[in-house]
Amino acid sequence: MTFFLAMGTFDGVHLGHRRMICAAVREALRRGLKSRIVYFPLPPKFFFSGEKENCLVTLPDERESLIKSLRPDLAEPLVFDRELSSMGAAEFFSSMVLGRFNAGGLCVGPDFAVGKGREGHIDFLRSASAAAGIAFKAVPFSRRGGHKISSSLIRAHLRAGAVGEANRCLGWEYSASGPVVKGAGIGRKLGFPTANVATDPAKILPPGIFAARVHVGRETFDAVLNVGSRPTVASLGGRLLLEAHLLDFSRTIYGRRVRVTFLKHLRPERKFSSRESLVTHIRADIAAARRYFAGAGKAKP
Ligand code: RBF
Ligand code: MG
Repeated sequence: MTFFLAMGTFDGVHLGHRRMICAAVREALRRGLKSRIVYFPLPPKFFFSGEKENCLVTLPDERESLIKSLRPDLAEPLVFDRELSSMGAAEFFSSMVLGRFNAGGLCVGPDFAVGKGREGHIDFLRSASAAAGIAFKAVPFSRRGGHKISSSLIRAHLRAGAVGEANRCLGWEYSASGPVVKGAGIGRKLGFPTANVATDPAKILPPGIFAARVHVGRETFDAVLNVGSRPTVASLGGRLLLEAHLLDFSRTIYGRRVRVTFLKHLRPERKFSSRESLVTHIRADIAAARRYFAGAGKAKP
């Protein structure tokens, strides 16, 4: 079996990635090959920098299911490790692209490079493909508002809380998942109980207050989120906390795994001078979220 291969990190499976994956699927069909999407679970740049926290748009599992939703014949990870990092471009091409992945065609994005020190850029891949007698396709950047869409751009949007902008680059609505864990019960005391969601530390959490949807099993609820450190109540050091206050909801869902979809940034988190002032603002956030949902259509049960 021979494959039309698309290779990359694909963190975010954004509009540019989608275009590339769809090109591989289409080219494979056209040539009587199978399509095979190979992704690096951890971006090589984080392998080198050692970055492990708040750095991924998509966890490997999320990424694989987003890739699979585009219906390639195969989607599989290739772990970027020391051995891979020290391989020359020519060796990578012959032992991985041709050998392990049995490529009859190769499709990559404009900023992709293989081999030690990224020595094998597009031009290398194009000529190596020609020499091996396989097809080659370089897919150009997708653009938005004068910018090239890239995983780094989307990470920057998310870290700034700009989820609307991130969502438009992604072509899907950013989400984070995890189990609901027990908090200190302060939210309930304030009158706004929150489900505290424990996400994977590698996942980027956009800071701020958001209108969001929370998916619990097969059900979906409108919600307001706070992603922050709750400076009014008790400054938490380190990682941001993701808390969701579900609208018109009175059940307890401790231990349930939920998925939170970020829809609209409402405001940045602030340190208020009193709990009363915090409560006033949370009320206003809820009103703003309700207005948003009234415009965007209610969650479908
Ligand atoms: N805490 C803050 O210290 N500052 C805020 O601006 C803030 N905004 C919030 C907005 C919403 C919609 C929600 C649900 C919570 C917010 N919180 C904020 C967090 C609040 O302090 C927290 O939910 C309780 O302390 C319980 O953990
Ligand atoms: Mg809570």
